Amino acid sequence: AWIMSVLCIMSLLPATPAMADNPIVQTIYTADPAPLVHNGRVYLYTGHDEDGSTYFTMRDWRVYSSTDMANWTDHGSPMSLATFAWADANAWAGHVAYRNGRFYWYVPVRNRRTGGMAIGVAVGDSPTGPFRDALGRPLVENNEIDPNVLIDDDGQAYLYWGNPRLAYVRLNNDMISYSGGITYIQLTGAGFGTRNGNPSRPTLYEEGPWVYKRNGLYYNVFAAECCSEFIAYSTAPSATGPWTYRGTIMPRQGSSFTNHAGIIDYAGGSYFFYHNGALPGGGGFTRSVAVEKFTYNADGSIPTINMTTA
Ligand code: FUB
Repeated sequence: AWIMSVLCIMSLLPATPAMADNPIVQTIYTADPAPLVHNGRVYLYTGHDEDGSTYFTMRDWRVYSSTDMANWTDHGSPMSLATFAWADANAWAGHVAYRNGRFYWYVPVRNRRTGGMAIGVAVGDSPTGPFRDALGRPLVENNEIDPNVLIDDDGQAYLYWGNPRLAYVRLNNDMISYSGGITYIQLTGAGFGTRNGNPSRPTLYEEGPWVYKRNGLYYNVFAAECCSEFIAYSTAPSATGPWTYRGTIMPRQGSSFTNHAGIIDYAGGSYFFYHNGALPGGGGFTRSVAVEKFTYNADGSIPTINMTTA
């Protein structure tokens, strides 16, 4: 109860241009940030690392929102493994997209039938839920994780995902089905950087794609190498490539061996969300979501961004 009191008091405080302390959430462990700007408000969707986790013990997702990037309202957990009757573990990194008056939350979970990871999609009428399983089955199977959606200017929506492969499909207008087959993006050194010493993974691409369009340029921000991971990015003239590797955004820092990025523009600023192990007891399986404000370089490239806390 005291946590909610603190949050209520926080939300009553006058807006301030100062950034909130990082990590954003200091009462539980959170991971895999996925921010969404909707109707003048930032919604932050996260995973939830359970206390004392020694692997990725994750059973639900969380939602927070802010209008000033400093004070965050806790909307609780509108979605969990129980939302997907066919899932039995691993509430991993998701992404929420808005279309046609609805919110579509794409998440990787373990399929109880196959034991492998699969991507499901839930739908809600509000950014804070409730959310219900849209299909009653996976949208994408075959051990795939880390979904991310881009809705292009022509209305075509793309669902990207993958570790170790990077793939996409063209979503239909209903956002819960797709047309055509799965395209596996060719991972080349020119496109995604060169990884040394791992013949099975020749490029830096590891997982967690965050694809978006800004000023006519398509960005693919991803977790690179493992382990530990750093955040790197590629750019392209279209949603389907060809991609050109552009370098590191956030170097390896902190005590989490994974990192996972989400980027938005909001109220005249640009914001880079990530996770680390900065809370007491934090580490690779007890992570925390944080955010840094940054400015794009004049040519559209992204500067090096450091974590607030190692
Ligand atoms: O949180 C579980 C997994 O760790 C995510 O799916 C990856 O992106 C990495 O952050």
